[in-house]
Formats: sequence, structure tokens, C-alpha cells
Amino acid sequence: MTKHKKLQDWVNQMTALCQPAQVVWCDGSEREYSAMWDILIKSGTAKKLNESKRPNSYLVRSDPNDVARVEDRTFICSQKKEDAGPTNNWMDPAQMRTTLNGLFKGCMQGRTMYVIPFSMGPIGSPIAHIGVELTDSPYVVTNMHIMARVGQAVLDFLGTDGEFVPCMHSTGMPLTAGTKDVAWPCNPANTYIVHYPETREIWSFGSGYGGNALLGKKCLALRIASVMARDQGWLAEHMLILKITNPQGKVRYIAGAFPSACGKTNLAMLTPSIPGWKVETVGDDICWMKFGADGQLYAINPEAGFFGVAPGTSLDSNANAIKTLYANCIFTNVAETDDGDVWWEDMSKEPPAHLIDWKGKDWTPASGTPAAHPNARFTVAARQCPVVASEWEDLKGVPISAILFGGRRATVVPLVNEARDWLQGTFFGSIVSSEKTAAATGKIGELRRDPMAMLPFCGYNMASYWQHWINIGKKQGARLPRVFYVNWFRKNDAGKFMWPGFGDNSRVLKWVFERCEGTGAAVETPIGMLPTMDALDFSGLNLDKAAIALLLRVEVDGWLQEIPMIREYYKSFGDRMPAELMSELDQLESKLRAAKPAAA
Ligand code: SAT
Ligand code: MN
Repeated sequence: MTKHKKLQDWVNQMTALCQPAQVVWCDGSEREYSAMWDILIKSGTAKKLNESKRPNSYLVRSDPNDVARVEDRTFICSQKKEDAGPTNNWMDPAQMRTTLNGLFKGCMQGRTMYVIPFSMGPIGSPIAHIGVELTDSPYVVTNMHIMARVGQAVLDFLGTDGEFVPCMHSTGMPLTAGTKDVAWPCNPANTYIVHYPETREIWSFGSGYGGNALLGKKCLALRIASVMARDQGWLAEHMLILKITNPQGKVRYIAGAFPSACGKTNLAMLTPSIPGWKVETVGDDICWMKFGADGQLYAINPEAGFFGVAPGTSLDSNANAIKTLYANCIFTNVAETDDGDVWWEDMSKEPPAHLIDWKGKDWTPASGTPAAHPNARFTVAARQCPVVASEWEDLKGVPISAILFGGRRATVVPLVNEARDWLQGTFFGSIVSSEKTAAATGKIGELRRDPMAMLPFCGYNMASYWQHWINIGKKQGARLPRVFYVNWFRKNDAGKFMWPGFGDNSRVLKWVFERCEGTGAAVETPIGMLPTMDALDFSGLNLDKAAIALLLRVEVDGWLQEIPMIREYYKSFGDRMPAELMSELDQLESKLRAAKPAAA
């Protein structure tokens, strides 16, 4: 229990508002974890998987209308609309409070309110932060047990006056007299995922799924933390963290931001194809970086588990993830095999002849619908990962040598490109984009910009966030990571991927490592520092000289076509747009123009 007055008062106040039948303070114990599953099995929400196939693991099917984060129902309610910026939904906080008070009033009737104290990051780390989630979902309790450090240890650390982020969550389906409960309570018509950045509060209503409901993840660790980071001079980023060791045993840590569906979890757990190199995992989704006394940025993974997309995960694409899932997992919206195990698309080359699909219906390969929902997820403790780095819970964090940005680009963007300095690196991050439509060679398709892969996760004005990145670079005595822009998704004229990706991405990591050591060769180009033709280890890849040249080509015309699009994009941020980035863009343009006669 706790003697934290502010926490007690808040819980009392929320109890009065939500009117639950009872309040339970979570202690984070094994006993509590199994008690939750007893409840979830009894309510028909969960099913225990075959103990001999997948020990201590559970399958959950959500309501088909509650299967993913809902960006159009996600709000940043700052006092001023400009502080949320053009990339976020905004509503006046006073008005939103009225709406939410109405919705939360009595919303937990007939249910239990769980109080989940949680630490994002190892308890006691100077980089970690604490939250307390109140929820009426026992499924959320089970997931929070895996994804964060929860329970009494957190309350002990909070003491009588420690700081915490209050996180309110309800599935929005009170059990008023006469209401029959359902397996997956939710309220899709009234879903709100709300953040008050000034008061650092989170209020989530109507959804029980993933980032909508596990409020430590995207809501706290990114949207609210990005605001805290701005105010306190650190970085809260949507990045994996990996540890790479060269054949001589030298270690470096690399962080990387990639929009969804660009293989972040795969990169974090990659098996290098080049002999002697080792990659280990520190985190797969979120990275908090603070300056140490030595001016280095030290990073922690604020999470304790992986909430990964299941479909597409296989021994081929990510063997280490498959091995992580050997036991003690929660699977949500995957398919169920006849022997009580799980299956999802691409898990095996041949799908089983019969499955129960994510909606609970019989399924065969002839069904013509996916057996697992495309956003089906596994929840699993990071410590189960066979390649988790031994220092992944180090309280002081790991020193970051390099930051990667990447999108999914069929054209223009080369395999890898190093920024001249932090400012150009910030510029690279700000223009990260993926093609929406398959682009013809040399022609740019419609681009979805996802700056720093933070588009849905930045808790304030994106342009001010870029300014914060620029300011970080100006910090006295800072020893900043090198920044790289990578693109695994380059296609050739025939529309075929040119780069094998997966384990072969280690070849790019090797060059990044060598650049940090001061040994990797590079040439200065109008777009940044590119590896020389022989600086990258392509041995055994069967790539001819022409293909390598294409992968490392500076496409002057393609970039020149893109300049006006970037300019247009920057314009949409009005006077918040940092002058430094406008000037980066101008410099890029003039360098490209100067290079044109030579390229022609
Ligand atoms: O559902 S989550 O927000 O946790 C995952 C994601 O959508 O990236
Ligand atoms: Mn993510």
C-alpha cells in the first residue's frame, strides 16, 4: 500500500467519479497475474493455450471493432491549439474535460477498478518515470505486468511525494443493472484517447486494445514524455535500441526510428549475416535518452516487454522473436490451431488445413480472409529474448553512438547516408517518409511524411519538436551521436527490391559502427556522406557493380523533384518552423543544383 497523499486523493476522487464495485491495488505478483487470467477465462475473454505447446500462455480475441490504435480519436488537449500543432487532433481542454467527466461518470459500475502503479524504465533509473493507471480491464492488468514494472516496488519507490503521471482508463461499458457483460467490453462509438500535456495527464475511454489501453506505452512513454523531454532537455523517441559488437569485441549502441511496417522489431533482434559480428537487443520500440555528466546521451528502453505485430513474424524474418515466444505469452487476435497453439500469416510457409480465426470462426486456406488480424499482437517479457543484451536493464542506460532514421522508399533515397552533423541529422529525421503508392522509377509517388517516426506520437507541435532536437545539438559539452538515414526498401527498374534486408542489414550497421570508430570510408555528396563503393561489405551477396552503384547513387533529379514537396510540407507548420531546417533545405537545393551539370 501507499502513504502517498496525492495518489490516495486522486484514487479516491476517481473512485467517486467512476463508481466501481470495488477497488484493487495491484501488487505485481505472480499470484495476481494468474488471478487475472482466472477472471478472463471465466468471462470468456481468454483461453489458455495447450500447456505442452505454449506453456503459461493465453489467447484473447478482441471485439472486431476494437483492434488497433485509433489516431482519429487521439487528442492532444493543450491550452492553445498551436501548441498541439497541425499534425495532432486538438480540442479545448476545458471542453474535453466536460465531455470526459460525462463519459467517466459511473463508467465502472459493476466492475473492479484496478490501480496499477508502474515504472517506465528500471525502477530507480535516473532516466525512468512513473505512472499510475486506473483501469477496469483485467486484460490491461495482465499486459501491464509484462510491458512495465508494476506493483508494490513502484509504490515503495514513489514514497510519500514522488511524481507520477495519472493515467485513467475505462473500456466504457458499465455493468449497470440488467446489462449483460460481454467477452471484450468496449465502446467504439465513444472512444477518446486524450492527453493533457500541460498537466501531464492521460484519459482513455472506450477501447481495451494495445496503445489505446496500455497507457504506459505510446500515451505516456511517447506523447507525454516528449513534452517532459522538451521541458527537461532530453529525448523521448519512437526508436529501437540495439547493441552491436565487432569481431574484436568492441561494443557500440545504436538507436533507430522507423515508421510502422519498416521492420523495427526485426532490426532490433537481427541475426548478422557477416561473420564475427553480434547484434543484441536493448529495446524494440521506445527509447529515452538523457545526457550523462560526460555529455553523452544515455538511453534506456522504458518498456519491460515487447508488444509486437504477430503476422509476418517467422523463423525466416525474425528467429529471435519466435524463440522469445516459447512460453509466458499473451496472444491477441491471432488464429488458434486444432492442437491449442497459435498461428498467424507467414508463421509457416503452408498454413494449417484448419484453424479458428481471430473472430472465433472456422477457417481453412480457402476462406480467403486472414486467419489472424493483421494487427494481431504478442505480449512477451523482454527478458525471454535469447539475444537481449545483458545490460538492457542497466539503471544508467547505454551510451548511444548512432541514430538511424529510415522510411520505406522505392526510389531516390540511397541505402545509407550519414548526416554531416546533428543539424543535418535533424533535417533527415524531419523528412522521413514512406511511399503511399508504388512509385514508378525516377518519379516520386505520394509520400506520407512521418518525421522521426513520431507523427502519431509527438505530444506537441511537430515543428517545436524539431526545434527541441536542434537545441539538443547546441547543448554545451554535448558529445552527440552520429545520424544516418537508411532505406532498406529501394527497388530497381523492374520493381524488385534491391536489398535483401533482414540479417544483411548488419552490413549497413557495420559501416555505421566503422564511421563511429573513424575508420569507415565515405565521400561527401550533396545529400550527405555516402559510403564509397567498397566501404560496405557486400561479400557473398551476389550484387553486381551496377546494383551497388544504384543502391548508393545520389539521385540528383529525384532529390530536386522532392525539394518543393519538402518546402510545401515545411510551410504547413507556419512560423513555428525552425529557420535552421529551412536553411538546411536551401543548402541541399543549392548543392544539388551545383551538382547537376556534372551529373548530366
Ligand atoms: O498498439 S500500440 O500503440 O501499442 C502499437 C502501435 O500501434 O505501434
Ligand atoms: Mn511503435
